[in-house]
Amino acid sequence: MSKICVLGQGYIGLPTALLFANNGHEVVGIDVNKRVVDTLKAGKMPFEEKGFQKLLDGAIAKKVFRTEFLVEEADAFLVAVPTPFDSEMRMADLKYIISACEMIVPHLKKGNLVIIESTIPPKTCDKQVRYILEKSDLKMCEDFYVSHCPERAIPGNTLQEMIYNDRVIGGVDEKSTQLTAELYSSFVKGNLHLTTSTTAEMIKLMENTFRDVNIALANEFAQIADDYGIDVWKAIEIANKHPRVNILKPGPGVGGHCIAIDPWFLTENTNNSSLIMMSRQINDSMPQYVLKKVKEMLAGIENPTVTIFGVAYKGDIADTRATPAKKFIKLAEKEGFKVKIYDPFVKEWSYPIVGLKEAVDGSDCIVVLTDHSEFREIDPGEFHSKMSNLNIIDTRNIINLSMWQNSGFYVYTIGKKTQ
Ligand code: SAJ
Repeated sequence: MSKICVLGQGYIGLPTALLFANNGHEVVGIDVNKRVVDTLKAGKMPFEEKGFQKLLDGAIAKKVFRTEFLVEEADAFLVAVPTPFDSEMRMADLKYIISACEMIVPHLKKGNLVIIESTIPPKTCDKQVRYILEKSDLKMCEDFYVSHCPERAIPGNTLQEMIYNDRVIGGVDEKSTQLTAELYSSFVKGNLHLTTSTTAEMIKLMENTFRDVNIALANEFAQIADDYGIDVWKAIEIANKHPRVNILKPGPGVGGHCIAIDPWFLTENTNNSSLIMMSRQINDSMPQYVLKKVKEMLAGIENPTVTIFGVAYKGDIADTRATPAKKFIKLAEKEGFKVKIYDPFVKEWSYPIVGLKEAVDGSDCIVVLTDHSEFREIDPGEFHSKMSNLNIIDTRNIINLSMWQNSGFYVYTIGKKTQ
């Protein structure tokens, strides 16, 4: 049994801590946020995630998990704090990683292992993490060990994915890799892929950059399909029947806290990034493309009102981080459009969210920005009489086309011949 201090009790740190605690280790969860610590001390999960309340109850009952503000001596330290995007510098902001490592320094002992799970730019373990931890007067690779073990779980299915997904484990030397692999094999049932810390840092960023570049390609295909008047969605579906082709989907741009940000972490210290930068630019320009289509559709209508369907960055969640909807709304307002928003998941946001009927009242055009399942079923027959003009732009190819057309709507789906 090892004693592990897990710094950061968020969506990744807490589930990881509970999995270690339920698989033979003594775990102390550290967080600087009073609400998180108080909630956990009261035996409750600070956020909902399938299966974890049971793991928390079990770990507390067995006295193998507790929560504290301050780091204490342990065999291993695991850092799972956020790495925000510094949008001014277009690089990773390591302030939380730095302060977590600084909290570890006074407690670091010979033989300790420090694992970074947070997403970090290549060479962070080898340079910045080493530099801070060696303030303890101990030497990395001689006295203590460091590795990167990036998380891969998706919120909503964290428990399943943390146990069964393959993991990448990269140490600053072989002993670090081996110690980390031993620890994770206590609960991970997927394969453990062992490598160096810099390679592991790069793999995580490559995975998300791959998705960003692939989505940019899909977005470019959509615009080309518009030029040729063909249906890109059908074309992608058929192209993907090829056993070695897998094109992602076009949309209004890329949001969230990973896919749109990690390419910047990957390229912050290199000039060899033209394809990646171009892809970022294509995805970031999708709100402009959607607005151009809205303007074409509303030509001749004075002071139009547009209704946004969905501001979450992706379907069936309430998360609005880095959502492309924000850029679209700002551009539409600059155009002089009145904007009303309906989102069945998001209750509070920087713009007011209203009910469906209120959102479409007096509207000249609905713009579907998020692929919430509800939008597949929505029947315009229930409210079309409230609208001033019957237009809809679907950026996700999600609505039931014939139902909207039968209700008299003029429909445009990006990358699909205008109906
Ligand atoms: N999107 C498209 N077209 C697509 C797929 C996505 O436009 O074909 C858009 C989405 O609408 C969204 C954005 O891209 O705005 C990102 O969505 P996502 O589902 O690709 O990614 P995230 O940020 O929700 O979660 C990802 C996950 N990565 C993958 O699925 C490869 C998750 O497993 C990672 O753990 C997470 O990033 C992370 O933390 O890195």
